[in-house]
Amino acid sequence: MARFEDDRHGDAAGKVITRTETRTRLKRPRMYKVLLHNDDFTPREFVVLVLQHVFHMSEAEASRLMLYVHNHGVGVVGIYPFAVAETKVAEVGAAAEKARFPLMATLEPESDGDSDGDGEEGDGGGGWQQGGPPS
Ligand code: TYC
Repeated sequence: MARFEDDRHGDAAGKVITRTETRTRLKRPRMYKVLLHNDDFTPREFVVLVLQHVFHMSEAEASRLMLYVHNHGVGVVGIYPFAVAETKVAEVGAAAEKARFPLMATLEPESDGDSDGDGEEGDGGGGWQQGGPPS
């Protein structure tokens, strides 16, 4: 009759050896831009209040961004990990819905072209954040 012999001794005998590998993470987690969109109905003051509350901006910062979006149609409010960006978009949507205004924020993956991590893609082209607060 066939028999299987375990001929190992010591630690190896009948035991599962596990090994944990740790690797250094070289890539930053993917980040997401929160975009604010213009519309013809939401009052300017309401937009400023939402930016102050949801994005913790000063009144001056919020007014400046509100005007940028009013003039250009869309602007980047901030860049966050996915869960944070998603929450901010939802908070803007909830505030707008409650006040019955069409104010809208969306999120968009940050481009891989942002090699220097400053939230710009490197063409130097005039987003509102140029010269603005570090992101
Ligand atoms: N365009 C709006 C107005 O003239 C103001 C506004 C600014 C609305 C920014 C939305 O994201 C926005 N009342």
